[in-house]
Amino acid sequence: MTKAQRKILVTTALPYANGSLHLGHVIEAVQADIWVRFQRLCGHACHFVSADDTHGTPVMLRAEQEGKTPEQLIAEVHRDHAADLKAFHIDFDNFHTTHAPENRDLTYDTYRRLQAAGKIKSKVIEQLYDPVRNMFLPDRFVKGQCPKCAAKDQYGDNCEVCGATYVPSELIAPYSVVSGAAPVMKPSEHYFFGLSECAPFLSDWVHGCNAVDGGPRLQAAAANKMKEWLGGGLKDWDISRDAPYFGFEIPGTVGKYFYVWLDAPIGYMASFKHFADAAGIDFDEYWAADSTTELYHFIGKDILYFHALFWPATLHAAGFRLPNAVFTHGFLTVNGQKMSKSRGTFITARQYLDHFDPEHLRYYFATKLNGNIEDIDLNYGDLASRVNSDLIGKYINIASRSFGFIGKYFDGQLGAPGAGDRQWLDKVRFGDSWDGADAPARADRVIADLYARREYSKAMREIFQLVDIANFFINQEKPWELAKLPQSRARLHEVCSTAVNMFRVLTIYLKPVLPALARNVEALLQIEALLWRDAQTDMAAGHGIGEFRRLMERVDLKEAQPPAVPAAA
Ligand code: 2FM
Ligand code: ZN
Repeated sequence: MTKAQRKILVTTALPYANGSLHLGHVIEAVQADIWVRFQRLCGHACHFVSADDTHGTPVMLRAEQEGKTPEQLIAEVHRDHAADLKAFHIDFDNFHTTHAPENRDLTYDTYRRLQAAGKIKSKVIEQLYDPVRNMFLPDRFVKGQCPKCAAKDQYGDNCEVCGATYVPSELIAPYSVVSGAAPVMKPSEHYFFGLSECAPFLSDWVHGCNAVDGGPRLQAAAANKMKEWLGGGLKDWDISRDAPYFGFEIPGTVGKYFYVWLDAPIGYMASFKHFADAAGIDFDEYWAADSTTELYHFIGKDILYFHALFWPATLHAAGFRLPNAVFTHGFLTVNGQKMSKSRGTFITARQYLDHFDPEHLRYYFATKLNGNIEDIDLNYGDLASRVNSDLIGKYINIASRSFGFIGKYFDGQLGAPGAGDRQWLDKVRFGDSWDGADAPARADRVIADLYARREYSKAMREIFQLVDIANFFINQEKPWELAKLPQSRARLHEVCSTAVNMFRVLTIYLKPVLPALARNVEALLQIEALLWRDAQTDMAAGHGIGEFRRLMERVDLKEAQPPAVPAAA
């Protein structure tokens, strides 16, 4: 029986449009892309969108520094981001921008819905103001001495020396990072979303489960964090900023703008809307409160607060559907250290791409990713040895030791596996312990379940056990020896055809991780795009395959060091 086709929408966090993508962005995009590709491989309708997060003070100030309009800056950054993501084979249906008409309309619509639900309040508050630049200063744009330990040049929200947290007005001798002037306190009317009233709803929501698979809406560690936040009490959320600000002006006001974090997640909807309108897909089927489609957000742990509190509360209050689950990952460290420009461990996506194969990194990340929120370390030596020994030395080696003989002696035509070979082919397909029963422990099902639960490192281990079986078979049958004996041609044909079939099955299992390689294998085998269910069938005897060519290069250990970081990255 085939399972019904699911309708799924997946997002990655929207990268800020004020800088290059780094490998921290890439690991999230790869994690989500593997999941999306797996769902698509299983025949589900899985849409995948993201966008640049374009609004806010940093974009406005950077554009000014560079002598550009914010629109020019975000267009340039968008081009670079889109190119980087494509190079890593991230298969978005749409990589949009939050500075788009769809996002403006949806942000206004959401705001009106929140107003109608009585969730918007206004209040006059006092904030630090730069009297030279005539602008209010976000926390990160005020520095001064820490009120606890007096360390100099600390940001307005926390001290990097003693770890104290505070509000900017508590800083000793504060100064504006923009002009150097001493800020003054100035009152202004702000708009607030009534988050404090949403605590009971959020508490219910986090305790509920994903109706599709019964899984949790947040991983255990994220749910605990959420409990802590809810326990501490929620304050209303300030969703407005005063001009000058790059963003959407709040309807019915003059000089008040939506805070970037209000319209950024609405950018998920806007990116989907842009894609859906062009593809003839019904937007409301995916976003109306009674939607039966599935929605998943992949995010980093630093923005859990926004996705576990503000976003579900906003969606609920505005009468939209809620996410089925939020999948949070940890940070990427490099050689055990936080990514940092000064330590030379900050690697942009482009710097990596200039030196290395994107699929090497996809595979390496897959060997390390799991469903938890742990940090993940990138170590180039480790990457090189995993790629060289697993991918090239084991998986590709199956093809290198069999395809050539099919071309050389059999005119590129496959034969049928021998009677005794079938059990080996089935072991590669279904696992070593498979006994012929339709058991849930069948390897294809185990691997599928691991992909679905984002347990990619375990999936890779399972797959490489199957790779080992294929290599055991080839080592035992020694096609290179058979090839020396003209009387063993028929046997050579059986063995190599079995190995080609094994390689095809393993390619299916690795396809979510290595999409470009899989495309090359499909071209080599002269077959249609492989689906997950194709792992259960063999290629027909007589089918012609192309001439073998190298499928992947080794990592050169001498070069396997993090690319140097340019001074002004
Ligand atoms: O933290 C960030 O990089 C934000 N730009 C993420 C936004 S995700 C979403 F909510 F828009
Ligand atoms: Zn301090």
